[in-house]
Amino acid sequence: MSEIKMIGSDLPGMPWQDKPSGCCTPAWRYSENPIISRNPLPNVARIFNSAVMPYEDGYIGVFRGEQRDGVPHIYLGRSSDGIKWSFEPEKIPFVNSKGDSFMPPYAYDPRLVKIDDTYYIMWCQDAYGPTIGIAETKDFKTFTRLENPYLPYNRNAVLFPRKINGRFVMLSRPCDNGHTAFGDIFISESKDMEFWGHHRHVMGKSKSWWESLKIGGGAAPIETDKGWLIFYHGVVNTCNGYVYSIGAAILDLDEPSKVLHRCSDYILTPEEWYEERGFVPNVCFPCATLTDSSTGRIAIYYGCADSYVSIAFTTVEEIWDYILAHDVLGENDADEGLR
Ligand code: BMA
Repeated sequence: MSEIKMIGSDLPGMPWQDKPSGCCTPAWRYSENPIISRNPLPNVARIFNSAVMPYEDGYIGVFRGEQRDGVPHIYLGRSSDGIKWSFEPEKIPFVNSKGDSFMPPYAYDPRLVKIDDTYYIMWCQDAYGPTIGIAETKDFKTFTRLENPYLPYNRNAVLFPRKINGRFVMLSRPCDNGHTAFGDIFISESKDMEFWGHHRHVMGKSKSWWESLKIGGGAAPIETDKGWLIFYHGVVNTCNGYVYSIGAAILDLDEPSKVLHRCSDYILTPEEWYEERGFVPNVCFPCATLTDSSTGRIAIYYGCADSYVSIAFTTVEEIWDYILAHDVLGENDADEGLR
């Protein structure tokens, strides 16, 4: 196996299961998936596409909760082991900078990223069409919304977990107003978390059929000594609709609009009942990871069939070797991105 190290904290108690003998894929599912099943709250029918991170003695997370009127909002959850979650019964009460209530009309697919001493939540919301909303919190009690980083239409935003060259950096996926039949991952920078620019193309759909329609950012990039490891989603259009799989790539550490390595094969695709069957069948949608630097362990949290949350495991060495064994860069992947 290659020598590759994750830069970050140790998390020895994180959820983990060893690779089952005979498993021939680079990521393997938790045997007790899904970890969150239907009707988790009186007013919430399904929780999926959600993000978690270590917090205090356990874990905290922001969860996409589909209410019984069908409208998604974000709910806060806590866990001592990263597997069994309890949720606040009411959606996260976002406020503006004056402290007044400031709720988006809907909010879905949240990501959660800590930079220095601040936690940022990003999601997709309506502002004359879908675009990215963002809020900050230091204590998970007060959640203050910031200016929306982009014009509509945009989805799948996720911050890098530290500034790069002194700037906040965020991946996003410009889209349209519907079930977008296209989509590449772009990157943008900000000095102050308010004004975003230096927009560059990172990577687009590829010749691999599983990601031949569109792709979008997933979990927050993981820093390694050889580049940023990203888990993202790739989509194929079939005669029966879209199928969402999980892909992996490595971006340059200082210039992350450049893709160093990109895996031609998905690392996880819908195969289990909870991925193939649900409100929207055939969806594996990664939104977060937990990592333990000392062992190289990675737990990928992903939404399943727009109905459940599950975990898959891998290690940084295993995924690195798999990406390199199937390394196929697209025409523009290694570029800094046109402007
Ligand atoms: C995408 C997003 C995701 C969802 C997926 C499959 O466009 O809306 O939230 O999981 O479609 O329905």
